[in-house]
Amino acid sequence: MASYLVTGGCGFIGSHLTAALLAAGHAVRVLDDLSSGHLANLAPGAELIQADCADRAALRDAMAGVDGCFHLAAIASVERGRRDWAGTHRVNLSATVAVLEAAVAEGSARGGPEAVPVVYASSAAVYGEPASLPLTESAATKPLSAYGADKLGCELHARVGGVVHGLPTTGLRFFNVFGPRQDPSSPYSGVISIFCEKLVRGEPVTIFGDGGQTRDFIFVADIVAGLIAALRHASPAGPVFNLCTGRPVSVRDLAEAIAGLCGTRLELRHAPARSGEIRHSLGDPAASRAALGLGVPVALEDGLRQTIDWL
Ligand code: UD2
Repeated sequence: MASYLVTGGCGFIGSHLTAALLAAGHAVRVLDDLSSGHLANLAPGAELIQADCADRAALRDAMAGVDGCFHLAAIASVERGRRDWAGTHRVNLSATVAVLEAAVAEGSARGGPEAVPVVYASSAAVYGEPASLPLTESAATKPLSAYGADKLGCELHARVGGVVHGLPTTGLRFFNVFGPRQDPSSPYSGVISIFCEKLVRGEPVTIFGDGGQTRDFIFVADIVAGLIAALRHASPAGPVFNLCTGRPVSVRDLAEAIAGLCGTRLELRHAPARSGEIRHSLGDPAASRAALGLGVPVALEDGLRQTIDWL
């Protein structure tokens, strides 16, 4: 049995990770300020420290005695980054630096050279407009949003942590994650959570643009498997991997698939394409599968069914 810190453990992905770690017999401490996460998401048996993830005193307490840290706390919204550039930067990058620093400090406090290994969430947003698809980890990183720039900053600081302090880390570039507990309530929520909620109620869904844009949708259970496997892979070299499926799905096909599973007749509304959004996003999962030993991802239909059943 080991003991882990999960920042953002009351959020969508963090709550699934916390539940999986507890189910495997580990102890889990969650650091979450409940700004977007919910107390109801906290897995029974987890300890909660309710604090801002950039709060260095809270981080020191949270890191005490743990064998590893999963850093998921973030403002995962490109749109929020547009409206509150400096505010999201504090949470998405400064807090990550504080987490990395706390992991190093905890190692020193134990008197050993070993810092606490950190696995952190990066994003496909670090790539920006892809020059070619599928995106491998060696593709150019040219973020088009403050969110993507901050996630790239996390990767840079993690590597600096390795070089300067010997801090072991792994960064994971999440593609479009979906599943139960993803909040469907804002227009900037993930498209799957929005479509599922509307179609379960038999309401029309809105497609931005022609619906031919494609995304690489990965089910949250596959993200959890990747996070857990990545801890064993953490090293001062600061490896970074895509967490994706390599399956492109168009927004139009997605709407049809969800309507089919809901047994609803699909009623589409059309709105102009979102300005500045990329048309196609597709990751290459080969490197993460080989290095982290990940299996075949959950089939889209299975993931969609579980998401619908949760509503
Ligand atoms: C994803 C991430 C975002 C950032 C970005 C980087 C999510 C929720 N968002 O944004 O955080 O990492 O990737 O590239 O994972 N759409 C509709 N109708 C709707 C809602 C969405 O047609 O009601 C379209 C939307 O225009 C887009 C696609 O669905 O083409 C996916 O939208 P999204 O907001 O789920 O994710 P994305 O890729 O824009």
